[in-house]
Amino acid sequence: MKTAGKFLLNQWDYALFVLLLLGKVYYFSNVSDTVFTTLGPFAFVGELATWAFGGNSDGIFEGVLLISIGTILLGTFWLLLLSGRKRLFWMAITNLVLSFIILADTLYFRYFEDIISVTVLMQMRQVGDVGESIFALFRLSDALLLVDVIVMAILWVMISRKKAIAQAPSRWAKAGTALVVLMLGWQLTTVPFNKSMEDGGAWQFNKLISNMRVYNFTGLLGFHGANITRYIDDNFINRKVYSEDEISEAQDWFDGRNAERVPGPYSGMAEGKNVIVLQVEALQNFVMNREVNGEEITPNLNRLARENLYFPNFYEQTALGRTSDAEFLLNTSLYPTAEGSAYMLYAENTFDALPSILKEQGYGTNVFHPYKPSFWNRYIIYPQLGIDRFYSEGDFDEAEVIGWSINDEALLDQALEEMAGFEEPFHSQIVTLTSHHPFEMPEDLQLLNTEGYNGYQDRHFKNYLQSIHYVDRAIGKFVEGLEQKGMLDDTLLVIYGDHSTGMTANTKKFVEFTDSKDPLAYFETNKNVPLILHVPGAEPKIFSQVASQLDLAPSLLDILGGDPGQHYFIGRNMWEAEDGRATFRDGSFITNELSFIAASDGIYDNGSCFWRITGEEMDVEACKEPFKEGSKELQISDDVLRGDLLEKFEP
Ligand code: GP9
Ligand code: MN
Repeated sequence: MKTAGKFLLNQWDYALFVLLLLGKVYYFSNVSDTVFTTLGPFAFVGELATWAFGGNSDGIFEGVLLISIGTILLGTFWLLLLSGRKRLFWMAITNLVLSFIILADTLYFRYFEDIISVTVLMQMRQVGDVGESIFALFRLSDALLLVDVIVMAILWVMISRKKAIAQAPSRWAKAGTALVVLMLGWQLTTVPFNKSMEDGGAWQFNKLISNMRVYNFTGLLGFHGANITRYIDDNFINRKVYSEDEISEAQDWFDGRNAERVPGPYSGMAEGKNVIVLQVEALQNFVMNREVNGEEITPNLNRLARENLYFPNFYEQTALGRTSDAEFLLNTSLYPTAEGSAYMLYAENTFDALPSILKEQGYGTNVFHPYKPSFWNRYIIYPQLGIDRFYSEGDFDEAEVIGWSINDEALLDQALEEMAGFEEPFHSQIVTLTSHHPFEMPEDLQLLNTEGYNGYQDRHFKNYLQSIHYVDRAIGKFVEGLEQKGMLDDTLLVIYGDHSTGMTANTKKFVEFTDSKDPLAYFETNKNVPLILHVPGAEPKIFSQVASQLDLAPSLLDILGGDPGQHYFIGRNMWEAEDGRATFRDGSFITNELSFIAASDGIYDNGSCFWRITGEEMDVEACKEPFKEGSKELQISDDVLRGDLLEKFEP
C-alpha cells in the first residue's frame, strides 16, 4: 500500500504537465474569446455543473472542459510508461510539439480568426504571403507557452544519468497507470462529446460551417484530432480512386453538354465590361412586385426588373452550405455537396471557376463581404477560385451594425467607392448580409408600414418584409451611385437571392401571403429567388423559362464574350434552355412543365410529380426523364469534387 502511494506520488510531474497543457489550451481560448471564456470562469463552472447533472443548461459546449482534459490525457498517457530521465526527455518533446501547435493556433487565430486545419497546411503557399504579418502578431505573453519547455530541457541536462536509474518502478505499475489514464482520457473525451452531439450538436458538427464551430464541440486538441481523422478518412481510407475509364467518362459527359451549347441572344454584348454580382442574403422572389398596405416592398428591385432582364422563374439550389453554396454554384456551376459545404470540404480542389476565367482575360477579381474571413472557409477557397482580393470584416470602415455585421448600405457605399478606383475591367462579387435570419431591424429602419402584420407568430415574416425593404433601398442607392459615377453603362450587373428565408409552412402569414398552403406551391415559392441582369444596351425583357443558379456561370460568360463550351460547367445557357430545369440537391426538380418533390426517404417512387400548369398530381413515371438527367448531373458533380477530376481531365 505504502509503495503504491509512493508510486502515485511519484507521478506528480505528469499531473503538473497535464495542468500546464490545460493552462495553455485555456490561453488559446482566452485569446480567441471562445468556449471557456465567453461565460467567465464562475458561470462556466456553474453551467458545467448544471450540464453534468442533467439539468437544463442552454449551452451544449460545456462538456468541452472535460474534453480538453480528456484529449490531453489521450495525447500524453504513454509518458507514464517511461520513468526517470527518459520520461523527462519525451515529456519535453511532447510539450514542445503540443505547445508549438497551440502557439501556432494562437498566432493564426489573431490573423484569420480560425484554427489551423489540415487544409490550411496543404495551402501553406497562400498563408505564406501573410506569414510576416502573422509573426508581427506575436505578443510577449505568448512566450509563456514555451517557458516550461525550456525548463524541462534544462532539467534534463542537469539530472545525471546515475541518479535517474536509482529505483525504477515495476513495469506492471507503469503499464497499469498508463492504461487507467488512457481509459479516463477516453471517457472524458467521448462522453461529453456524444452528449453534445445528442443535444443537437451533431448537425452543426457535421455541417462544417467553420473550424471554429467544430472547435466549440471538441476543444483545441480535440479539434486537431477530429480534423486529422476526417482528413485521413476522406483522403485515404474512404477515398474513392477514379479509374482512367471513370475519369474519361466524366469528361465525355462534359463534352456532350458542351456540344449542346449555343450562344444566347446577348452573346458577347458585355465583352470587356466590368462585372458586379450582387448576391443578396435571403432575397426571395415572392416579395417582388408585391405591396403591403398599398406600398411596394421592393420598389427599387421592381424598377430594375422592369428596366432590365428579369427571370421570375429562377431557382436557388443551395443545400447545407447556404450562402457558400450559392457562391459555389455561381462561381463553378457545380452542385453543392450533400453534406457540409463544398467551400469547406473541397477547398483544395482544382476548379474551372468564373473568376479565374475572367482573370485570365485580364480582369481584376475580388469579393466584398463584411464578415469573418474564415466563415465558410472563404479565405481559403477564394484564391482557388481565382479571386485575388477579399474585402472582409476588418477591411471596412466602422458603421452601424445590423445583425451580423455592418449594414448593407454601408457595405454597398464602401464597395462602390473602392470599385470606382479599380483598374478596369474588374469582376466584383458583393455578398450582402443585413437581411439574414432572424431579420431584425432597428426601429428607425423599419420603413415599411407593416401594420396588420404584427403578432408573435408572424414576427419573422414581418421582420423579413422590413429587412428586405431596407435592403431594396440600399440596392437602389447603390445602382444610382453606379449611374452617377458613369459606371453602370460599363457594367454587367447581376442581382439574385442566395437562398430561401427559412420560413416554414408554419409561418402563417408567409403561407397566406404567398398562397402556398399546398405542398407544390410551398415547394416552388421556397426555391424561387429573383434574378435581374443589367446588360448594357439590352432592351428590357422578362424571361419566363425556368433557370437556376447552376446556369449563371455559363450564361454570364456567354454575355461577356467567352465560350462556355471550352469549360467544365454543368449548368446551361439560360436563354436557350426551352427545356430549362432546376435540379435540387435531394433530386427534386422544377422544369417549365413539371415539378418533382423527392420523398425524404430518397426512394424515387415515393416522390410526388406535378403538372405545373394545372397543379395536378401525376404518376411519378411522368417525371422520370428529367429526374434521371438531374441525378446524372448530381453524380457528375460529386465525382468531380470527390476525385478532384478537373485536374485529371485531358487538356
Ligand atoms: C456569413 C453569411 C451567412 O458570412 O454568409 O450566411 P448563411 O448563414 O446564410 O449561410
Ligand atoms: Mn445566406
